[in-house]
Amino acid sequence: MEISSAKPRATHLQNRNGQGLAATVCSAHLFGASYSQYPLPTIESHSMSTPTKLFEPYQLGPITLQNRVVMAPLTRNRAIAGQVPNPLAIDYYAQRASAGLLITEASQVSQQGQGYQDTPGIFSKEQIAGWRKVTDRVHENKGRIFIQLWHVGRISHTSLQPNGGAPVAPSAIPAKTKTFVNGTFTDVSAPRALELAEIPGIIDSFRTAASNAIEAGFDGVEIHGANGYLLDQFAKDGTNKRTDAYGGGIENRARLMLEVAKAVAAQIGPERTGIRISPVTPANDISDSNPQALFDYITDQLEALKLVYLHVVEGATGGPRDFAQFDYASLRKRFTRAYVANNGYDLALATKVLAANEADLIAFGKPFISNPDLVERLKRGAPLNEPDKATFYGGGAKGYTDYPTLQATASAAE
Ligand code: 8OZ
Repeated sequence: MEISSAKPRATHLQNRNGQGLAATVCSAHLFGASYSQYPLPTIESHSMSTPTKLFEPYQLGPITLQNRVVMAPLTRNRAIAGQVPNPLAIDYYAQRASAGLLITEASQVSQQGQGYQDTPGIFSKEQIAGWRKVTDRVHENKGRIFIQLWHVGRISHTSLQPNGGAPVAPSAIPAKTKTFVNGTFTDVSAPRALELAEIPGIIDSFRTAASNAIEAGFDGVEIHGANGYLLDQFAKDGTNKRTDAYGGGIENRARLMLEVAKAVAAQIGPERTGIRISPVTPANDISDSNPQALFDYITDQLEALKLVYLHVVEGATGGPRDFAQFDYASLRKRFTRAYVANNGYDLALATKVLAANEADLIAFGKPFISNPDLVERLKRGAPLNEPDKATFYGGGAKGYTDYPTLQATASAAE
């Protein structure tokens, strides 16, 4: 994510005890401009008479989704000590269980994979136990839930790294972006290039995390291959200048993402393995000279691995859908299992895209922060609560588990 040159303003970030931390950040965003230099998407209300496939069930590998609404992964920075999911996450995800599929916030597969304070992990016994409580409550509420497996690569800070070392990356090129650590916004640290001999360990951390996810009761996992984090850093030539088997041409740059996908699929089954990509996003200072060729190739290989879904951030993450020219239909054609479309969808666009068979599932992000009953609201054409940006990242229940459902609002009015 890039920080814009917008004038800094004071904003409010709360720690997990609900105490306010005064933080001076670029008005763009707590965590970077590419997420908020654009207005929040608004979802138009539609009447119930609008025919849409959005509320029809969908068979995703072995699991039946009650509708085609997916909750996109959303970073909330509320983990407790040991990067254990906050007990409030039990309510937060359970409140949203009427989605066809919930995808958790990005969760690091190792200490090296962490890039921001208070994001949860999925590599320790305590973290597995914390997540187990979340999946149990979601399942009690008849929801389905995947966990997003994350390695940030160069988007990190020495204070989060094992022994205070440099973050790792395909090449030793610092990202021009900031992270939030120790209660303050800081430039990400200069990374070091991973040694070839370290790559099997990275793959192994994803494999083990996937196994942990199943132990924690998840229905499956989503590999985070998007938004300028490690796997995207390897895939794209703006960040990968390696000269070994993991750098150079498309096949070499795609290798790590595909080896991770293969290892995870072998561990827990391809029918429980999805992946998220963002071919053209500029998030986290990422770029590629030929994203179409790169992601056509990656998609062909993911198809061969029989992954259960391909989740595509279309355009700039959280920003314009038409940020750069790209033929998403080409990916759709190459991948025969579920295509999950994301970025700025509203009911009208979701309905249109599903009707044209251009996607199978639609992932909504920010609207899910402020509308636990988003599915019900979309069905009824009811108004949506606006999300409060000040409570996106960090803090406690405020802006997390306290957004009202339609029902709660109606009872309060009685
Ligand atoms: C917002 C803030 C920090 C991280 C992503 C995991 O963009 C993130 C993220 C989003 O995929």
